[in-house]
Amino acid sequence: MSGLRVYAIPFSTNVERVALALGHKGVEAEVVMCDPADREPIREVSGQDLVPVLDDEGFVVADSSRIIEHLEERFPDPPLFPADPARRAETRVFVDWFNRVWKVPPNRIEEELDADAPDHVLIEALAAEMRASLALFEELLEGRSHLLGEELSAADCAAFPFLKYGLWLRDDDDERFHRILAEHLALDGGYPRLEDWLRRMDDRPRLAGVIVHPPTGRR
Ligand SMILES: N[C@@H](CCC(=O)N[C@@H](CS)C(=O)NCC(=O)O)C(=O)O
Repeated sequence: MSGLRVYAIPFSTNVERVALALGHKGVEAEVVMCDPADREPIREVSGQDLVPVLDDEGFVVADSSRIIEHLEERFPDPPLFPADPARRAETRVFVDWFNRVWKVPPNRIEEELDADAPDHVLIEALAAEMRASLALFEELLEGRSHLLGEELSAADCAAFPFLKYGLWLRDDDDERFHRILAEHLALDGGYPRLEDWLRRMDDRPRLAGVIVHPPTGRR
């Protein structure tokens, strides 16, 4: 065992990012599977409530993107960032865009649905932004097998756990965030390169012990 510990909750998109990164690097870690209703162990180790959290022999990192950067430093081979500085910067720009821009509409829709009187015009505008992003991903995959090139990168690990809901949603998955992703990212056969990438990504190794939606129950 590597001495790494990953704090997780079942079916977490951000935990799956780290699980894919560790799977790619062939690094094992102990998974501390937490109850989503009891954040105490997560708070105790990291001082905040969100997963994933990585405990690397006492060095604690929260936030999936920061964790992946840390893993890259600790276990550089095989890499998740290109060696070329410009392409490495592009990878960071993509991950930052995905986190700060792409993720906003689904999160905002979830918030709006919680409001006393949801603004359905706003929800439709946000949903249209989500649908429009599918064409971008399809174009990024034109002539190459991964989002930013031939090799798997941190960009693929960041995006896959969210985009996969456009292809698969389990009937028994009642997490509203997942349903929002599934509803507004539905590929419906219109994005062949993206669909092929999702299937290849889904076949990749992941850290054992992390719970992601299994292939059964796909639509
Ligand atoms: N920016 C953080 C976001 C982490 C996050 O939102 N994690 C979710 C699970 S995917 C969580 O713990 N949510 C709290 C909750 O469900 O109560 C990251 O990338 O790791």
